[in-house]
Amino acid sequence: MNYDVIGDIHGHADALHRLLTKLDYRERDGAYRHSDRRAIFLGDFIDRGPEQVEVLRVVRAMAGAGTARAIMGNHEFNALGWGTPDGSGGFLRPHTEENRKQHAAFLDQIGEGSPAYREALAWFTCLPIWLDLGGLRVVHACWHGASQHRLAATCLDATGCLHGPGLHKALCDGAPENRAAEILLKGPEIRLPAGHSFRDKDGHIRHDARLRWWDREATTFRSATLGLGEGASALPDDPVPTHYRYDDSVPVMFGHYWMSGRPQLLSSTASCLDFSVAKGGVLTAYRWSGETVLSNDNLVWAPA
Ligand SMILES: [Mn+2]
Repeated sequence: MNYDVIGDIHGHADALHRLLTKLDYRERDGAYRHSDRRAIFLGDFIDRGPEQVEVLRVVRAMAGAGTARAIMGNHEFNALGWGTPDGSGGFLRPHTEENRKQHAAFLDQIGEGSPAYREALAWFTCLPIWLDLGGLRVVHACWHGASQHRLAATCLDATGCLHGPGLHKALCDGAPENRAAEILLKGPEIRLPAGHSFRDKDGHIRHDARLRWWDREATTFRSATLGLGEGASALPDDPVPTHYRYDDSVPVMFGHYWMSGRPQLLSSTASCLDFSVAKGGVLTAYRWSGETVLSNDNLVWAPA
């Protein structure tokens, strides 16, 4: 099967319609279809953008018609935590002001607690967290065998869905299952060496940094950390832990990392397809037709 893998949409239905049309999908009987290709959506359908309900309609119609498959993003995972009672009067994702702010556009657009809201959460529960398609692997943020094994053993049913107790474990802050889910859905972070920290884009002091897990050559704190900007040059050239590093020859595609500029591959086997459509960037797809060496020529995109 040939797949068109599509990055984070975040409620930008216009860009989604444009991109699917550009990829030669046509809407028929309520769902976009292609004669001999299928779409794969990398998650993060909701939050931020203006037409989140429409994005869910398009993606769910394609999944229902068998013309696409969709996996979970951290925003759907967070939505499940927001909407799932913790059993002691609160919710698995605390209803703090900061968490509400991140989720408010979705809650407003769909109507918190409405039938459509409950139906959307039920659909999120059944989104697989990764797909191994044989010659191609997809996950929202990071492909990591140990985390996949942990979730598969304790949280997922035979179809790859989070089941009731598994959902609780995966969302329970500090549980090993929660750490595994966060590595796959939000990407691994490592503690910086003692005495080192940086300010993130919101001005918060951080002692942990995201890791370029897909880059075989990124082996030290200086080269493997993300988000420090010029601050990375002050880090020691000591090695980072190797267990997150993706060293397989099977191509892997993911979203999540808010890339900017003209879409391009990270390497011949790794492609991040999140080019920040929700921040003035483009919605991006990779047209995969079975190749083991990825090519920039197969990237297709549409603006917001
Ligand atoms: Mn994400």
